[in-house]
Amino acid sequence: MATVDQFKTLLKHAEDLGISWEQLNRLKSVRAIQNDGKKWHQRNPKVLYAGLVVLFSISLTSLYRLTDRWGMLEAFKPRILHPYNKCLLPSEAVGPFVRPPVDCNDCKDVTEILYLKNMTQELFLEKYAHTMHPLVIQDGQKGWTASKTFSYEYFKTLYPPGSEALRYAVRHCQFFPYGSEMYSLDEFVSMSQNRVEGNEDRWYIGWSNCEGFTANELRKHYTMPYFLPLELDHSKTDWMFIGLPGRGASMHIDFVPGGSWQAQLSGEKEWTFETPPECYGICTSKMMVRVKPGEIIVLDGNRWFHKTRILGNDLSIVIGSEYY
Ligand SMILES: O=C(O)CCC(=O)C(=O)O
Ligand SMILES: [Fe+2]
Repeated sequence: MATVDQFKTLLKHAEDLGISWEQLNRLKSVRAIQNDGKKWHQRNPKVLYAGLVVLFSISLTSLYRLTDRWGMLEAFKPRILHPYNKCLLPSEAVGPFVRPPVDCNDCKDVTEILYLKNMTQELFLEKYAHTMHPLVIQDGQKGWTASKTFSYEYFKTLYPPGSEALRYAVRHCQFFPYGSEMYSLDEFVSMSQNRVEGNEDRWYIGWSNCEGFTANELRKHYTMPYFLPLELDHSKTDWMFIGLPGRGASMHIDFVPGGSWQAQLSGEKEWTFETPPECYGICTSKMMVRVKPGEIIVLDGNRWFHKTRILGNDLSIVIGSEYY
């Protein structure tokens, strides 16, 4: 069999004999030698990478559709659709796929949600702050006036339609429609009384206090919960969630720096916690708790899958934040 070099010499002779390069190039063997034996993908790496990127995007879209059908992405869609949301892949969507696995030793002894009061900062830090024990602190809102002040009308006066505060919040603060047909704080404060009362649709939304003036106004009515030591208070952002009975957040896992607390100001909310799949058979598969006005729930939403549902007849209003 001729070597590549011998074949190249033969080709040169052929050219000298007046056989054109086009004629030679029609031969498969000539083309193979010209490419130095390289396969198509070795000769066209850029085309290959571009193809892979297209394929990856198509898979991501299919995955999105599939998970959407499973009801995992209620919070995902509107955030993509809303023009002011900067984050294309919110934590709810990527969290389940990129989170570190839970050490099942951390949940194997957690069998129920603890109801506690008169908690001290020392005890909280030592025994609960970084564990997987969800707690309900029954006297968590001691000294606050938020439960008497926060209402739909209060939020409407805090962010008056057309105000700079509202414009800023709409542009810069995150908004969670939770599957409601409502995509901005602007729409929220402009609802008709009929819609507020749930006669049009059952709405449930959340937003962050990232606008400074309103954040300060809101904070006149609550403080960092008394049982949280100062060293755990790094979060600048607090979250409000408000909505009608029957609604809530679908099952998800968080992607935040630490634990979360959420103060139930009015209405009642049921929380369901589920073991992450890696701890099936080791940790309690499901725990539920009903949080009432005046209480604060503390949870590690990064390690427990969780969902919520507003119960009773009253509008649920909560404020919450993270600690780490
Ligand atoms: O309050 C809710 O409905 C959901 C809140 C939540 O998932 C969270 O704070 O991590
Ligand atoms: Fe969550």
